[in-house]
Amino acid sequence: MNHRDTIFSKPLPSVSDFRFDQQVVEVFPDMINRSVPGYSSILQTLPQLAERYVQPQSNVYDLGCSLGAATLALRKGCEQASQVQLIAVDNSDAMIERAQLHLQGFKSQLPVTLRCEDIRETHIEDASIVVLNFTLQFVPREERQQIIQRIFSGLKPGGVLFIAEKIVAEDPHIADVLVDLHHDFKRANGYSELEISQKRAAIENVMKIDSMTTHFARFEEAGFAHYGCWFQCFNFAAMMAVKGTE
Ligand code: GEK
Repeated sequence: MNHRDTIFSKPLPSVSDFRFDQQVVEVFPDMINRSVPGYSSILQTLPQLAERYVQPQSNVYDLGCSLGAATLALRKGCEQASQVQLIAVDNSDAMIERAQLHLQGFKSQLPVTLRCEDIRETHIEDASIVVLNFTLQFVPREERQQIIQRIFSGLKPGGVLFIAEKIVAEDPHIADVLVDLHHDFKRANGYSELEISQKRAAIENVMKIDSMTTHFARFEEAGFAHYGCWFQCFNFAAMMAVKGTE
């Protein structure tokens, strides 16, 4: 059942930090679709990108999988490759439990291993594809480079990292425009001013966003041979970084 997100619709005496708990799980598909511009376009394109980069006898990781929407998109693109293992990780018990049920609803030859684990602990090995779809923004900034580095080390030559994030534009004027466009997007999707402001207060301590230049600098430092942005809608960007073949 896809319930409507009304979590912040009533005035709250005090707004606590946002958590991916049971209440969020119940409304998650509605919440992410009405809050993240371009989310469905990214998921629709992922099978095509996965098909292009998946390698036989490799692992494919979805880090911060929530209910497994990107996992399913990856699986679609990897179906024809031989001996591929899909590993989906999230540190919310509630998310993993629901993801298990959700994934069971789709038939496939390709099994998925779900792990309730912090992605800061996930060992990446023999990977052809790693996905971080709106997850890195929830990891403390000072630990992000280490994660990107560990992903790079666990990728096979020619392997790829697909990472989507909310971003901040470097030019403050443009940044303001993109934030306004995002808020208009939320209003157009039925969120009230109260919902927008209470959600902002709940998320501000847990989600810290970077500029695209900062993301690119991390890819460069990790050693990726190629990187760039393949999709952007307002202040939400999907980037990719490819490991060299030698
Ligand atoms: C999608 N990728 O539908 N370790 C593991 N999981 C984490 C961590 C961590 N350190 N921090 C946060 N998460 C999904 C959407 S949502 C994005 C991803 C959003 C998990 C958290 O529990 C949540 O499920 C997910 O990352 C972020 O394509 O809600 O904006």
